[in-house]
Parts: sequence; C-alpha cells; structure tokens
Amino acid sequence: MIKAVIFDLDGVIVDTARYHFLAWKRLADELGIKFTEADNERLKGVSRIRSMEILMELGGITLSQHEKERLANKKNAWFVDYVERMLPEEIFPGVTALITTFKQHGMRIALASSSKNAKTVIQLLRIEHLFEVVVDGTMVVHSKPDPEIFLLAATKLGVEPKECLVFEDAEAGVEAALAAGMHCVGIGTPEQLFKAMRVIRTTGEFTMSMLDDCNAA
Ligand code: B16
Ligand code: MG
Repeated sequence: MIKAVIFDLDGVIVDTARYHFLAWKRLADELGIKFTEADNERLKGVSRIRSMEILMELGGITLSQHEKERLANKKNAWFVDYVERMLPEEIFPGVTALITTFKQHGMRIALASSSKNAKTVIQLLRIEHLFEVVVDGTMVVHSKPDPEIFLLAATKLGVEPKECLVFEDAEAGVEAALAAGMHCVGIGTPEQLFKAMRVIRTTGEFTMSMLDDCNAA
C-alpha cells in the first residue's frame, strides 16, 4: 500500500531542467562541443560533476580535476542566474493541487532532488511548505541512478521503500527509484522512460485512479 509520494524537482515540479540544459549548452558552445537536447537526456538526474564528465565524453576531451570543477562551477553560476529570475507561475500546472490531494488522501510528501540548488529553487517558488522532508544533492554521496537519495527520503519519512511512489523525469532517476524498490511514475515519454510502471506527459495529469493502479500492481 502506497503511503508516501516522493517528487523529483527539476522536470517534475518545475521546468528547471530547461535551465540546466541552457547552461550546459552555453558551456558546450564555449568549449566547441556539439550538444543537443537528446545528449542532454544523459545529464538529467545525475550530479553536476558527473554531468561535466558526460559533456567531456561527448566532446572527446580530457581535463584536469581543477579545470573540470572550474567549468562545472561556471555552468552553475549561469544556472543560478536563470533560476533567480524564475517566478512561482513557472511551477508546472496542477502540481500544487495534486500535492494537496495526496495529502487529503493521507500521503506523506517528500522532495528528492540531485540538485545542490534544490532548496534555493523551492524557496524562490515559495513551495517549501508542501514538503515534509527535503533531500538534495548536498546530503548524499552517490547520485542517481544510485538509490541512496530515495532511500534517505523514505528513512526520513519513516516508511518502507515499497510504500513509496516516486515521480521522475530522468532515466537515471527512474532507475534509482526502481533500485530502491519503489513504485515509479515517469514524467516524459515512454520511449525514454520505458522502465517506469506508468508514464505521463506532465505531473499534473496524475489522478487518484492511477494511484489505485499503482497499489494494485
Ligand atoms: P546542481 P533533479 C538534477 O535535479 C538535475 O536533473 C540534473 O540535470 C542536475 O545535474 C542535478 O540535479 C544536479 O544539479 O548542479 O544544481 O547541483 O532532477 O534530481 O531534481
Ligand atoms: Mg529531474
């Protein structure tokens, strides 16, 4: 029986995934690396430094640890700049209402984001109060697809992994949720997120009858 819902942030609650892409694209352009939205799928859900390494793989370049960190920090400064101009209206439609409905059904609610900027983003959007537990990239050693972040969220909520339903837009995030032994709804396309038990285009499309389906699975 599902007792808790764990939300990813970027690409599930708000379109910060777009800002991550724009900032990585800007860095790729500076480095002369071809970088498309399809390439960007590999960066979703994984840590900042791992994303930098994937970008280097795409460009066929090697860099010192110091240079890698310097460039990842540069990308982050651009990302933060975009995010600081974000408005609460940029929360995906139906998300706040869905969380309220889950709460009315007695669900516990957590946020589990690989982003070290997650707390800043939810403060800027004024939605911190929606989450009982927030786990972010500053609190884990292993980034998605490792299950650590979701297991930590479940522990903090005091529920079993099998009692959790995760909302994820990244392939690495879906893999992390499944590795944690949780139910997972993918936000995106079935082609990308075929491992998820169900895939919907946007978080706001989720209905309580889908929750019944997850419980029956
Ligand atoms: P930062 P999520 C993830 O957030 C993003 O999907 C991923 O693209 C990003 O590299 C990662 O956070 C780290 O973010 O550089 O802000 O620490 O989807 O897990 O909410
Ligand atoms: Mg995401």
